[in-house]
Amino acid sequence: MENQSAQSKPASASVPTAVVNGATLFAGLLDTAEQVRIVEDIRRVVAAAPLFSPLTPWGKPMSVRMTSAGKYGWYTDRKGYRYSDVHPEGSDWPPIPANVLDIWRRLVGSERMPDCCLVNFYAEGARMGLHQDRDEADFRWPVLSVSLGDDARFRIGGTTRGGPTESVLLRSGDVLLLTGESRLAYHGIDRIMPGTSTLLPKGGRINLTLRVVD
Ligand code: MD3
Ligand code: FE
Repeated sequence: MENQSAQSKPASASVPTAVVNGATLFAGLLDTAEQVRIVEDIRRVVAAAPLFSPLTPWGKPMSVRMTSAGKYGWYTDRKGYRYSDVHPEGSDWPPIPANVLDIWRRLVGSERMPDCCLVNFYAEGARMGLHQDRDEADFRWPVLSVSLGDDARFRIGGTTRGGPTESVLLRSGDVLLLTGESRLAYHGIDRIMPGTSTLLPKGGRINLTLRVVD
């Protein structure tokens, strides 16, 4: 790698609790107060850039609703998957909240900050099929994911479709870091477990995914 700091952890980094198919899980990294602060930040992001139901290139609406913060937002419609520098309604994406950038700084470092914070909202019954994240320019930078709200059954395989997969529960306050081989692993959300968290008064799950895009 051109820049080793994308993989090395700063001295203040937390101790991982598990490694799942090469992905590092920091279970319970965020305490309740920090989760509440981030949910408040995300409410402001959603007020500026409303959640929408993206259409797959095949014209089917995704069950997950989403929006983004940062320089780019991730987007899909009939023209395909891509990053866009504006919300579908034409406005700029709001900035990535400082509390969210702090998690990246703590686990990845500050050499390169993420360009996109994708906000996924899962109501009961929403899911995300197995896929790879490969719309970014440089896969040497990790992806960082933050889970908030109801528990989710997360599935992760290898870098080829159809291989064996492992399933792990992602709970509110968990942070998953995808580095190395796991950066291109197939992954998805099988289902969320309603009523397993009180963080979001109306239930559901929020996932934040931080990515370097350019
Ligand atoms: C493994 N999100 O937005 S988070 C996505 O919970 C996405 O909303 C899921 O997959 C969610 O693309 C899973 C965990 C995650 C995120 C990014 C990854 C796992 C990943 C990128 C590469 C490999
Ligand atoms: Fe993904």
